[in-house]
Amino acid sequence: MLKIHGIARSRAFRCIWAAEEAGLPYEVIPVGFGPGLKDAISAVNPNGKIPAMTDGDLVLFESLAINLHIAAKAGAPLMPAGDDASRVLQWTFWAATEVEPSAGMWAYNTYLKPADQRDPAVAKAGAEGVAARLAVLEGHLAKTGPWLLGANYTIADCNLAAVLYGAWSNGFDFGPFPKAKAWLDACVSRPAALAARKQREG
Ligand SMILES: N[C@@H](CCC(=O)N[C@@H](CS)C(=O)NCC(=O)O)C(=O)O
Repeated sequence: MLKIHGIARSRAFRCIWAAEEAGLPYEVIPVGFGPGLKDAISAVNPNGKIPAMTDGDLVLFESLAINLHIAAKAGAPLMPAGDDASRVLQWTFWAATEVEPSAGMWAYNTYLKPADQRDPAVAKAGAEGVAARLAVLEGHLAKTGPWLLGANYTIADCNLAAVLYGAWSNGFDFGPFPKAKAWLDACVSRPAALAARKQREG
């Protein structure tokens, strides 16, 4: 059985969401924040971070790689074949390398760090970075839809939406990007997303 090591209030949320989308049985092995985190997780993640995943003999770290594994187990339509598999990788790497750094700058300096440690200039640069990527997403969704690859929801939607979830739930201004906002609203309202969000949001 899939074992997701972490807690829903961390990036393990992404993997819980993917497991719900896949309809696969899974267990959350709770490893939370605090001084004991590195000791508790290092056997399955040498980076000392959550999440990690074990599936039989397979041990994985990196939340979005874990999600690709989960989707591959489920098969199509969550993980399509052929050129669409490459499109899934494109959007997943784009989420990790283009969106997440800016989203993190905005998040840490808007709501994650204590107020006296936030830098408004970094928050602004992060917001501008997210907005630049949302403009790309907006243009893409104007040509295709309702999902990133067209007719079918795939793990690409789950991965990108999960990276944008912190912005979505903490008041980022999606106003200039109505198609991206509608797509994100649809992603986070799916039954699988609601089941994962229940674990995170209580
Ligand atoms: N790129 C990694 C990032 C993992 C990560 O930064 N996890 C955070 C929690 S969301 C963590 O463990 N932070 C504790 C620390 O860095 O000590 C992934 O996506 O899995």
